[in-house]
Amino acid sequence: MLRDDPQNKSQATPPAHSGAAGQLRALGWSEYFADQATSASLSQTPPVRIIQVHRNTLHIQGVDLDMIIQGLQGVTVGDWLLFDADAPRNSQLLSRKSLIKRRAPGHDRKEQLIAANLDTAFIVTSCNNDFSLARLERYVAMAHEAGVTPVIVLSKIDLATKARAFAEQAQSISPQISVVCLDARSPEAISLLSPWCQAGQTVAFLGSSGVGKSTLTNSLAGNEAIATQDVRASDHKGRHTTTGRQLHILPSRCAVLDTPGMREIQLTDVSIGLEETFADLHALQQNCRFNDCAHNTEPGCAVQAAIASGAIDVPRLQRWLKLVAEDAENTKFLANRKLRDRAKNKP
Ligand SMILES: Nc1nc2c(ncn2[C@@H]2O[C@H](COP(=O)(O)OP(=O)(O)O)[C@@H](O)[C@H]2O)c(=O)[nH]1
Ligand SMILES: [Mg+2]
Ligand SMILES: [Zn+2]
Repeated sequence: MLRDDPQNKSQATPPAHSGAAGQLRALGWSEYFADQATSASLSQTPPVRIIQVHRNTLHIQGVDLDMIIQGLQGVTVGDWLLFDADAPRNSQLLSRKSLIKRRAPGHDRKEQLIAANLDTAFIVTSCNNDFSLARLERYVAMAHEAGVTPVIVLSKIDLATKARAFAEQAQSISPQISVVCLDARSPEAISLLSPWCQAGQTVAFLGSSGVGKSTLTNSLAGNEAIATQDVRASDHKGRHTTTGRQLHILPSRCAVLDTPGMREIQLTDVSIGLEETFADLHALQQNCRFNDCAHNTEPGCAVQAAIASGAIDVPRLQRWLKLVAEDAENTKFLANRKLRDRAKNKP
């Protein structure tokens, strides 16, 4: 009699893949966000996710809701809002699970929000001239700092003769990071990435232009039409001209963010990310006699000692020191700028 038993939850609640719960889950909704709202506020101001940020508008999606609204300050793609339909400006931004940001290129050096609430960042590079260990380390530090799992994806293995050498180099960044080698156009690519692309997850492809990010997004989506279908519904014109970052909801109910290539990623506020990415070097420097040791000619420098004994890879050490210096400089610059802005805004 299980069938008619109203107490039986699995019968009483709709399956998780249909209805409101299923729609929200496909968009990436989880307890982390639900815990920030009361059920009353959820019914008055339903949760919506920012799918795409345009110059002056936002594309949002929620349960049976797909629309373009006026832009809001300080939000980015992937953010969750408690949407106030009567006064969209009053919509509440939910606290983020993760946030990827960089210092914008150019002289104004503003902090630029890249994406919020990602679970996994696929850092894509191809097995050719695009491959740069220093750039991969940058992305990995950025992901660690953001609280996002980095996965290194090496594309175009079909064109490479030394794919394995590239993979070994990438793996040298950390044994804890997964390194996946693939041909982005092959059907296999989907199954190789599937461990990170389960229902309810949000993943993003980061990396230079031309490495296969859009190809992978389309592979995951099954076909190109599905990847762009959500845009077409509400923004017919923009269908083939997506230049910004856009979240695609896949049939497998995973949210995927394809990003345009970022030519430059300047680090800011990533001291923790750097510590995680270069954990061994960070631990080593704790043994220097002076805690502000520059690891040059100071007596009792554990780093110099490790170089002398051949225990560390010098080019890697140099890349680390460079990133630490860059992060410190940018972080200081932005902190000063925030202070100046605050002083200016004082009555
Ligand atoms: N042979 C080969 N070509 C690829 C691979 N990944 C991407 N491409 C090609 O490289 C070009 C750029 O790919 P695209 O996905 O647009 O790169 P994106 O700029 O990172 O989005 C396209 O012509 C793809 O077909 C791969 O793994 N193998
Ligand atoms: Mg692309
Ligand atoms: Zn030292």
